[in-house]
Amino acid sequence: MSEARNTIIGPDLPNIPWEDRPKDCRNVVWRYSKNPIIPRDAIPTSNSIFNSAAIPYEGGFMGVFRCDDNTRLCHLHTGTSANGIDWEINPDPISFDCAEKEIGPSPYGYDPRVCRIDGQYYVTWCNDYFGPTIGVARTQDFKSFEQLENTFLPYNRNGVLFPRKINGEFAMLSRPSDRGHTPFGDIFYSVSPDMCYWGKHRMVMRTRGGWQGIKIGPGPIPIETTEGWLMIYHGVLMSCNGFVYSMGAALLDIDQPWKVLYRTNPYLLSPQVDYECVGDTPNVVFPCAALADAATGRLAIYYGAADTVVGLAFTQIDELIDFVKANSEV
Ligand code: BMA
Repeated sequence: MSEARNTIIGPDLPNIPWEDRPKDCRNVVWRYSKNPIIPRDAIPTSNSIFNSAAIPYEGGFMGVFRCDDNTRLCHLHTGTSANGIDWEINPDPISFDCAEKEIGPSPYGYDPRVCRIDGQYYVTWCNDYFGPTIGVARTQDFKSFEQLENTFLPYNRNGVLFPRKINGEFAMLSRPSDRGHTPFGDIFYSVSPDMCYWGKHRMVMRTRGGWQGIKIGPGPIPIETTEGWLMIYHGVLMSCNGFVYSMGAALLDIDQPWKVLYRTNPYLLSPQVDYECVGDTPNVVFPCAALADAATGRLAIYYGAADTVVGLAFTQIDELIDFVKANSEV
């Protein structure tokens, strides 16, 4: 294992969930041996719990989970954990306070991300407003949530905030989409002075062949490093049996994050074990959150598996960056 180079620009996280790479594993990203960490029925009414977010909070961890209920509507639920692995999920969905009745509350919400910016927490998710778009809510305590204006016109999915303002403005990655199971998708960058008005849209990355052939979308909150923003993302291949979702990574310029410095050519993790290949939607690995420990360079990545359960994967940031650079095609 290479020595940590203090690559991560961010706090230490001594209680980051962690398991060493198995001796027989050659991959740069490896799965937690006790996956899935959250079963589909972790709360009484859930059909499935997947594509979910986790963030350090008050010495432990706070999560926002996508729980599809047994009527098959998707809702967002909070959850807490002392170790980032064993979670207690609130059986009641989040109720958003929305001053603007035109936009909320919406009948469904899915694929949440959670981001801390200047001491405030923001949840972004795929929200309904005449089709999918990106909802945003602000919270301090994960009990009351102030829902803000939707960021974009429909249709859009995967709204991922940067953890600090860039050039004085809030910044977000997203993937414009259609109303259904979008057969296209590229990653764009947008900024806002106030979390209300979004603009200066820039293209970041387009699809290419293979595992990222039909659509790509941003995953966890980007991680600031001395080598650029580490953006973990999902890429989708169209097979004769449907979509296959895998995980990749790219490094983006620190001040102009729409400029891609490096982009992995091979995938980092693709659906290959039972709980990723079998479930409500087979063959899905869908990352939505990552924890980082600057002291050791450890990363823990939370991902939805087969649209049914939550898995955890690990990597060392220096090894990951070396891999992305050595296997890059921009
Ligand atoms: C995407 C999103 C995700 C889902 C994935 C695979 O378009 O809807 O929530 O995990 O499809 O079904």
